Amino acid sequence: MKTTRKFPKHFLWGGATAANQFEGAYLEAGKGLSCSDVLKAGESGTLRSLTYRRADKTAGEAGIFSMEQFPKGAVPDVIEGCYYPNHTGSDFYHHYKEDIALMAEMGFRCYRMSIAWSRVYPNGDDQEPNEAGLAFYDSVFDELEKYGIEPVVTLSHYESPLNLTKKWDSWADRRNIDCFMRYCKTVFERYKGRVRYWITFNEINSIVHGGWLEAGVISCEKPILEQAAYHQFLAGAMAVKLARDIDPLAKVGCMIAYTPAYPYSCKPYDTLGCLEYMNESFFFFSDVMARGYYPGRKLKALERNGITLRTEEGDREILRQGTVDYIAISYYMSSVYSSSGEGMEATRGNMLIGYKNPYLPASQWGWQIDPTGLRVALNQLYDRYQKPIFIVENGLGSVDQVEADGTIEDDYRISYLKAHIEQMYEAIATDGVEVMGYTPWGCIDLVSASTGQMSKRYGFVYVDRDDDGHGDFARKKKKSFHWYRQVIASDGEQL
Ligand code: BGP
Repeated sequence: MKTTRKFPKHFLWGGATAANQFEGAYLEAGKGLSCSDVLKAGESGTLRSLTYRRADKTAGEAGIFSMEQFPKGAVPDVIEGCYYPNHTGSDFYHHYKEDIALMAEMGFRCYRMSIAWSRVYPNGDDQEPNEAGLAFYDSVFDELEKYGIEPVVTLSHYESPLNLTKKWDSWADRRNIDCFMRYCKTVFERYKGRVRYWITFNEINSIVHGGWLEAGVISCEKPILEQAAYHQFLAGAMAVKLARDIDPLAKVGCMIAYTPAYPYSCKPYDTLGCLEYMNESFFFFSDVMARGYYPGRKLKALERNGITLRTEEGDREILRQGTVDYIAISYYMSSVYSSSGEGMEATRGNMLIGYKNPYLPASQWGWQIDPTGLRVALNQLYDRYQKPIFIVENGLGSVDQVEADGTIEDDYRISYLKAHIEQMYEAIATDGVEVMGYTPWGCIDLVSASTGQMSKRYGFVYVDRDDDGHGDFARKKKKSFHWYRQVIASDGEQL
């Protein structure tokens, strides 16, 4: 039977990357260091560590989720002899014309990227922006405009300026908000009319696991992380308002990593615990940004845990006035919640404290593959907020094999994406969820955020670079490149 699957007319098909993992050129044209520039490469199963220098000049490293290993008085720093994959990324900085031409060939209608704050304000607290940094993004937007590709720009994607960490532990301190707002004002004014879609903080809820990537904070302690998240909420709300004041046509979204959990059994405590887990890890964050206030259950939890947030008069108003236009999510997998955890195997993955689901296969990195979970996610979020949802990350991290004839047959990636697009379509067509667009993660291969590996590839385009920094960054189209082009050209009809 002939399918009549058709996505909404202005559906934003595209792909996504982030400056810290993709641009490289980490010190070029005046760029300063960011929190991602001190991260070493890890391995599958080992999370990354950040390097530091103690007062006596000796070097050391701490796991990003084990900050208790970080010695008092030490300073995060680049250490000679260590390999830092984000320094070179996929060298988009020097390949942007070629890369955008490839995106255009696939028919992208939008490209989700991020601006590196430290390229625009190298120290984070400079009074004047770095013109060369701004000019780079002008060139990127020129190139996108040439092909009619709409930029979707994240303001902060794991790249807060390192100097702000050294000065006052970055987002743990309220002074960070002023610096961030100066940066926002600069980019909103400069790119007015060129960028319509903005996203505030990437995966803001990843702070529940630690403060480094999300907030440049050297801590995994709850009170500090709660305070840092509070500052980001305020900054995000102020950014929403400022963007609208500067450009009434701008649309600003928040972004959360969304990994829905299923209760393991029908024991009431599995359901209740699962709900609490979902509230704490996901809905608390989207509630504040979409509704404009801290939910009552969160205030109770803070009180129970003896955490008093440092607030100022007028803060409530700021949160209320800065609710977002849309909810952006990353969706890779689902998880299972069990109240006892007895005899269950923990699983790895994006934003996860969960257990293995016996009904689901997993990726080579142990992330459980669950296309139906995407439909569940879209329904849950839309029912809750009735705001449009933008899927700005989804995809399969996998090792790719380049055949002797140069081809890359990534059928596994095609079947992962196909199954997720089918479920996204069901959510739109059957359930009535408003989905704005779909930008698969790492559309051109880039450095993995969690492990720093290059071999964990997501792209439609292969980048010649390995985990040890060998390779000349040459680009090669994979089989999925041709497949995705046809998906977009047929508006989702031919999957
Ligand atoms: C999200 C991040 C991205 C990204 C992606 C895939 O958490 O927003 O930056 O990298 O996950 O994760 P990974 O790179 O760890 O495979």
